[in-house]
Amino acid sequence: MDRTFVMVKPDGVQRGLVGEIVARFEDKGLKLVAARFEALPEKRVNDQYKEHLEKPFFPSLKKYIMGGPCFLMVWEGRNVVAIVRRVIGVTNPQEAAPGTIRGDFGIDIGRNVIHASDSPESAAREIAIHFKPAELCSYTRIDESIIYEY
Ligand code: D4T
Repeated sequence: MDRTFVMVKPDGVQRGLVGEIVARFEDKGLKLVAARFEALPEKRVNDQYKEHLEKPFFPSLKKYIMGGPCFLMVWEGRNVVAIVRRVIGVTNPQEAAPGTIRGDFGIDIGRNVIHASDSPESAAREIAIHFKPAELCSYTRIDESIIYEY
């Protein structure tokens, strides 16, 4: 099974969207294998967004991400990275399709509610930034045998 890193950003937390967001992934049939609620330290924000460090929007992105607690998760499932990116919608909530998390809950790109890894390589990197291997739980969802065809 594949894994991906997902984070409800401070705007999503402060708007009370954590439960709704977790429910969307649970309802899809994905498995939650790790979670933590915390204010991110600067070093992990820089590591998480290392490809954006020199971008003009990085200072405001960093201020926003460090502006309150986040809800960090690792989700597991077949092809989970691509599935979760489709469930959250494109980066700019104004262009995100209705029915996606960003399409349903956001307006500005700098307040886009949620992050999810964009490739299996990013997922492995981001999971390692935020979680120790021992924090990832292994268990079987009771409905796994019917969610998956094989
Ligand atoms: P994240 O990483 O937050 O899930 O977003 P995406 O993977 O969908 O998009 P991204 O890496 O291109 O952007 C990271 C983060 O920066 C904010 N941002 C982005 C912004 O405030 N202004 C901008 O012009 C861009 C491109 C939004 C998401």
